[in-house]
Amino acid sequence: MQLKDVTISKTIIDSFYEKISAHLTVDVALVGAGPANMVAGYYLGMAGLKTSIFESHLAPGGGMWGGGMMFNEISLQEDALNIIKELGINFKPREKGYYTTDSVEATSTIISKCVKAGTVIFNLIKVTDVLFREENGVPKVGGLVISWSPVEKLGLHVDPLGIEASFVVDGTGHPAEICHLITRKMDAKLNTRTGDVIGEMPLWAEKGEEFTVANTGEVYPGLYVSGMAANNAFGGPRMGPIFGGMLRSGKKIADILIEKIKG
Ligand code: 48F
Repeated sequence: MQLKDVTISKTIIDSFYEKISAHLTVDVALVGAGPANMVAGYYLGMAGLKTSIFESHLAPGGGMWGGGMMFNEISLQEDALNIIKELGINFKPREKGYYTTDSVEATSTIISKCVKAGTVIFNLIKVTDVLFREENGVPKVGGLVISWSPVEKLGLHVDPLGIEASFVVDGTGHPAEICHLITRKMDAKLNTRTGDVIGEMPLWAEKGEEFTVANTGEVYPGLYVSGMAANNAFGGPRMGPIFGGMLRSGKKIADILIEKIKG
């Protein structure tokens, strides 16, 4: 067969158009492809919900690739092993109650499982704003405003596009970007102690891990937090390169939203 360059271009354009236009309205839009949101994407996809993830970087994976201080191994505790086993990630027992996985294997497997479950990851797209809606007079987040990351980086004056979602999850990690954005632009009061993003505390793995899971949930009508964004929003400690809490947070947010959508 003779390859035609223009046909190659057409296959890509048509295929991408099909994918994005099928995801202009979704059940769940996850912001950030870190471990928490990708585990959420896996379970939401497995439950048959239409789910998309928008990731501003070229590679999904967030802070999982680099292990701890670029030693590409991550540490895990017992209570996340069921998720690791379900995803088919190899792990090794280390000290009593501690396990490690190769961070490249863990990250690439989570990405693959998430996408194969039916959740579409749109990389190189930055979420720059939310859709503001009212339901029975109550303000809520009703979707996302998206732009190409390079457009944002270069500061080009190009209008973004909007996508509709029944639920939005801020999984942007340490910055909790979407929570900050809505408090700034909508004068929103979050479900936190102060009504604002409280800010993350210094490292304390034991407390941070449990705090992440406990505070994974709704932070404003239509907006949920997962992973490290939950610690920032609700004011919990960071936890460094142990990832059980991130994985459990992703599963918890999926369980909450599956229950809400499917009943
Ligand atoms: O930071 P990140 O990995 O989030 P996470 O799932 O996991 C945190 C851990 O990696 C680690 C930790 C565990 O001990 O503390 O830090 O909570 O991934 C967040 C992703 O969100 C993307 C960002 O590029 C990263 O891949 N992101 C951030 N802001 C935006 C965004 C945005 N506005 N639009 C799209 N993607």
